[in-house]
Amino acid sequence: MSKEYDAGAAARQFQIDGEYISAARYGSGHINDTYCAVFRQGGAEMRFIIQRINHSIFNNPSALMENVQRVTAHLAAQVADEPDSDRRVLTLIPARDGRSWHVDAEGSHWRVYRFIERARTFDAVETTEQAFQAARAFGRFQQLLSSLSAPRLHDTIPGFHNTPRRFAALEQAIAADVAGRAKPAAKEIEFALARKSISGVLLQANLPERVTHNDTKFSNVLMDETTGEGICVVDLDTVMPGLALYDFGDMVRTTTSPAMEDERDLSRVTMQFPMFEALVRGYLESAGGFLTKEEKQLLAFSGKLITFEQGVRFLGDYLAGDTYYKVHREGHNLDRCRTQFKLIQSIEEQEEKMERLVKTASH
Ligand code: ADP
Ligand code: GN1
Ligand code: MG
Repeated sequence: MSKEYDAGAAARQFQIDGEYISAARYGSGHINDTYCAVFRQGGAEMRFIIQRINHSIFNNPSALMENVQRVTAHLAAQVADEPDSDRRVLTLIPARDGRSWHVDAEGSHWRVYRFIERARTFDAVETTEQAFQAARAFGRFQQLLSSLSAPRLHDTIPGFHNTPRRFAALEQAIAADVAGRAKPAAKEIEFALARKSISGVLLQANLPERVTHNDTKFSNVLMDETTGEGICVVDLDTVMPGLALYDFGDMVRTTTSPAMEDERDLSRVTMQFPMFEALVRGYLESAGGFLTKEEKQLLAFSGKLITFEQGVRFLGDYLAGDTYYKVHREGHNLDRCRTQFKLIQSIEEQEEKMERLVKTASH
């Protein structure tokens, strides 16, 4: 279970007018602690998102916040003339001392965003229109950030999507077996070892470095409640230099199966081809103009690779005794690993068809 923090006390350290009412846990993230805080302003109740940054994972929070500040300012300038522009990008609320974050007495780092109303996220995809909208929004995010000026953004977690490095960490975890869990995970270990050779493919493909989101889970895009449009991309801690395909790959991982990431009934985990088709269409609509031929050729493969990388990470954390991801039950990380590997099987069964679709769609 996660530790409780005093999000209310932290919220009062930001430049928010009115009377503090409450703060409650919000969202389903595995790393940071997200709360929704309510303030009474005049007669109205206003909501805010307040987050505690996990500084054992993001060990340079001020560099991270510098990235977030630059990225949100750039996006805001780009969408300024669009209708509803203040719902299309996250807006940081400054702390009382003028910085964009606050450090409390325990050393926790906090930041606050304006709440984007009349929109919501989903943990699992339900319709092809949602998949299309999510992919179009993440592609647009990359496109708008392609004009971000120098300097290069900070690497908030170095080697974040370096799959060979993730695989090496798994091999170490298997060898050390500190929690004595290699036995119950024997099948998953075998599955991972059999696919080691795909780890380096994206890194060896000489693809261009871009500004990417790197955590394009389906639950990281807000959908407008009325129009269904993918209106705002959230969860910006991992925005940093990366490959466009890390983002597309993570969309395939999180936005093609109808099941949750920790589903125990593996028969529910499948790569639904119509969802993949919608992701390709949505992503190419916004990102097709800048992607190179080489990037387009690897779209389908990236889904398999990022799903593999994530399965490897969950398995490694299970073997290490659950030190990275929040867990809410016994074997949670192993359950999560199993859904990833089941999804890979489903992708492998449909790979040729996926490749054919990408070829046709990107011409
Ligand atoms: P986590 O790391 O906990 O996933 P997120 O930044 O993704 O953190 O926020 C968690 C959830 O909170 C999101 O999935 C989204 O539903 C909601 N959310 C985040 N930011 C906002 C915002 N500015 N306005 C409205 N909802 C938000
Ligand atoms: C973590 O914080 P959250 O839940 O959005 C993780 C991602 C994983 C994801 C798997 C910093 O994201 O890389 O893909 O869990 N974030 C970090 O659900 O490691
Ligand atoms: Mg999130």
